Amino acid sequence: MNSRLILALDFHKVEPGEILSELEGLAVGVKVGFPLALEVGWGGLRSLVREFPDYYWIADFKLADIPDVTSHVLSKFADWGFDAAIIHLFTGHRRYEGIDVIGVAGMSHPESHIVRGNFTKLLDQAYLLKVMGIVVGATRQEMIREARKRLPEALIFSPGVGFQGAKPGEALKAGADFEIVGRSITLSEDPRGAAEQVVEMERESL
Ligand code: NUP
Repeated sequence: MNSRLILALDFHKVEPGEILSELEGLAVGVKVGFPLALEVGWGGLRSLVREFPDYYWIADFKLADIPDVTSHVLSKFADWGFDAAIIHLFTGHRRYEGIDVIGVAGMSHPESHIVRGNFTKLLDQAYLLKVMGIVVGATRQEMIREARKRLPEALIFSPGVGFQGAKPGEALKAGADFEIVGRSITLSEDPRGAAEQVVEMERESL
């Protein structure tokens, strides 16, 4: 599809189903977490995943439990049609079946100094646990460059574009594979127009 945009569908003005129809062909994936789950329920999430199977679906509940619980949750998400799930790397969780696992290595918000202070350790952990991808905030481009160097094989997913301050394309330029963008698209009256602008800026940056 030649797009590096993953939509974070948390808060929205237009109905989720409508946004997902409008963004087909523009966003490659959709990331959902507690805000949408609390709004539409687990059943509602499953229906959306089923209704829009062409997106790469990421369950972002930043799992951080004991291995038996995390494995159970991951396999449920896989059954529901999710392609990937985000976990915390500090748990050391290493059992994944049927789903891509993305570990949190760096976060986008300024208060995340404990995560930031352990960035190198978390990258080593991501390497050891052989996760498919890592999250590194788009607001921290030097961290993306470092992650790209240390983990050439992992896919880097970068949130923090738009509302949190990074410009579309900046994280890609620093070495990220995908940018996760939420409110600057989902709170727009014209989500498709907003997404088109993001994709255009991303393409120009590469
Ligand atoms: O470090 C992170 N920062 C972040 O914003 C890790 C995340 N998973 N996210 C998620 O990305 C956050 O939960 C939200 O769903 C999305 C960013 O949304 P927005 O700031 O573009 O609205």
